Amino acid sequence: MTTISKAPPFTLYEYRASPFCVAVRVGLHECQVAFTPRDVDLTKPRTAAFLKRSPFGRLPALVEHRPSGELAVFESPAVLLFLAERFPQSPLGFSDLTARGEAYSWLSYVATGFAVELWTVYCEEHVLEDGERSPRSHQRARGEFDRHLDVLDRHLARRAFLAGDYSVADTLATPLLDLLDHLKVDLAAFPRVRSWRDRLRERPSYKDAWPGEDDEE
Ligand SMILES: N[C@@H](CCC(=O)N[C@@H](CS)C(=O)NCC(=O)O)C(=O)O
Repeated sequence: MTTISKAPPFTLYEYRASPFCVAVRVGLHECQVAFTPRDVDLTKPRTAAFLKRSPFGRLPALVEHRPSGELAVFESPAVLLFLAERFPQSPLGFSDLTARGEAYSWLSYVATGFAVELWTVYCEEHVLEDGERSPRSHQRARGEFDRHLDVLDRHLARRAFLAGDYSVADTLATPLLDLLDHLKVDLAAFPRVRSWRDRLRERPSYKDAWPGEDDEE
């Protein structure tokens, strides 16, 4: 019998280390979907073909190859929502309208609140050069980010995941929480955030998102 090997129906255009790309890889593994990863060199101009898939030239972009043509989805929250709708039986799928509403809210918060505050602090501590940093802006961002962690810590006292059950919001948060390891944040002060991060790290999708990489680096 001849086995015909078919290319996976999805291609993920990515910059491997980007948390937004990691989140999509975690999401694809949650859905147990085979995909072809395609690294895009951020130092080179984007091709016209890529810009058709991701008009601002950013990563990630997920392409589904269909008999009728390809469908490209860009922006990590949109990609995760697409996967949730495309694979409703997966852990990303929504059980009912309540679950959907809560997951939408928390996904939006992670994308536009948590990620933004975290990135501001990260830039002050790791990206900006001497002379570009502002102690005032750093202090403001740290204060605001600590407030977010405090609200999250109290929220997570009553649920295991942001929207109750595991959802796309947790998928997007997973790689962002990894960035906390590089910030001067004492997670002992936010024990439920720490347990939530541990729960996310225990999911097989977390390890599967980094194929070929050892636990200890
Ligand atoms: N909001 C976007 C952010 C994506 C993003 O900023 N991607 C970065 C990699 S971390 C990128 O493509 N940078 C290259 C560029 O902006 O040209 C998402 O969630 O997908």
